[in-house]
Amino acid sequence: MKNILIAGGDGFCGWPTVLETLSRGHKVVIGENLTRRRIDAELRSTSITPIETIENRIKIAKEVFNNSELYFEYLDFSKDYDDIVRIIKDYDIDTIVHFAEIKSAPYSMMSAARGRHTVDNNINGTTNILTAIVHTNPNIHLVHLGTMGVYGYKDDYGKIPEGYLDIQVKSTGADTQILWPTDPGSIYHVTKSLDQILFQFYNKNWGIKVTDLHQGIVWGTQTRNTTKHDSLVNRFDYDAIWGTVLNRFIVEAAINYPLTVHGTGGQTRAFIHIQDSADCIRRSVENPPESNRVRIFNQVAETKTVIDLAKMISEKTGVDINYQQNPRKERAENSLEVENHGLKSLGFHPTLLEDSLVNDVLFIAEQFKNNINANVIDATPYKWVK
Ligand code: USQ
Repeated sequence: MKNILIAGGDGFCGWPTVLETLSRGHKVVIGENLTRRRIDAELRSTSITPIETIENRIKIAKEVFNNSELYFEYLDFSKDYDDIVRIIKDYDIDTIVHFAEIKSAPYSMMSAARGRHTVDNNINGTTNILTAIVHTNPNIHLVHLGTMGVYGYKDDYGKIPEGYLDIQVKSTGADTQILWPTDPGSIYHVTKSLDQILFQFYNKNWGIKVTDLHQGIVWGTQTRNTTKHDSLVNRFDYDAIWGTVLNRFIVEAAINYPLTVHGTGGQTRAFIHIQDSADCIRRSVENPPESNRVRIFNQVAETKTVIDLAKMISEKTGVDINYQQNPRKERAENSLEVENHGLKSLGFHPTLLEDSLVNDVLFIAEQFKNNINANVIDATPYKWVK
């Protein structure tokens, strides 16, 4: 049994991970400042599923999983360093799962204030967690939710390996491996790239064990654990800031809103279902790295183009496709191939996008369609945020 601190355990990926680890009998401490719930109110966007308060979530989760070892600590990882140290000691933490980062590329590019907030929050949070590990228990295993976006979305160097690129140095002919030359596309993705440098340094200097999960775009909403009780339901975002592309298309289809394809839809991205995301994180927690360097896994199931997703949803539901001028600065079209051997070697069997699962999500969107606010779908958030 592990004693796990889940930083950011109230979020879209965090909450299913809390339940996944709790269901396996681990002790789980959720560390949170509930910032997403506050930003939602500020941006007038919200989950279409009616998520419970954190207090109710915890109460019901303890009952459903017959595991009383679930705790909540209110703190801001980017500011409350002493609390991180206290929590590690009080709960005898041996694993930290780090989700406590602002996770939206569009949010980070909306304004100077939100870009700076993303950097302050994400970089200070990661630094505080790493520093607290060094000064309490350097044997703690840190599992971090990173992103495929650190690679850039391109195939210039062939299939994307798991973090490290094989190279030959021109001047000496030496064969070696280097950390992938990062190529972020937003301030948010810059913070995840900077996180990587922090991990390399803390690993080199103090031997800190780190698993960095380079996750693709998550789709879906419920997992085998969030469906065990209505009060455990996961959040489901569809607005232009927090909603990920396939989930947005599914919600748009539910209200017959033409699918908001940016540009030609030729952008290829890597995808993973939310159940697989929680499953992969749990596998990483239960199998700490054996090698001395930072372990990097690509947490992805498959790659697809945006237009393929739109066509799939359009064929299923009859909704039109609206090719919009792309509000983002990104390549119009790209190809992408990704290695995902590491998590498979830990027993991960990727769930591929298939009709039955997409139907599950469509069903949820239909069920809660009265909660949908079409105004926040507009991909130009500047129009609806002051
Ligand atoms: N897109 C559309 N229409 C939409 C929304 C998005 O065509 O209505 C396009 C975007 O222009 C982009 C692609 O779909 O080309 C993906 O956009 P997204 O909003 O689904 O994903 P992204 O901004 O890349 O970020 C999401 C998560 C982030 C995570 C990342 C993984 O919010 O936390 O790190 O996916 S990855 O994209 O692999 O870097």
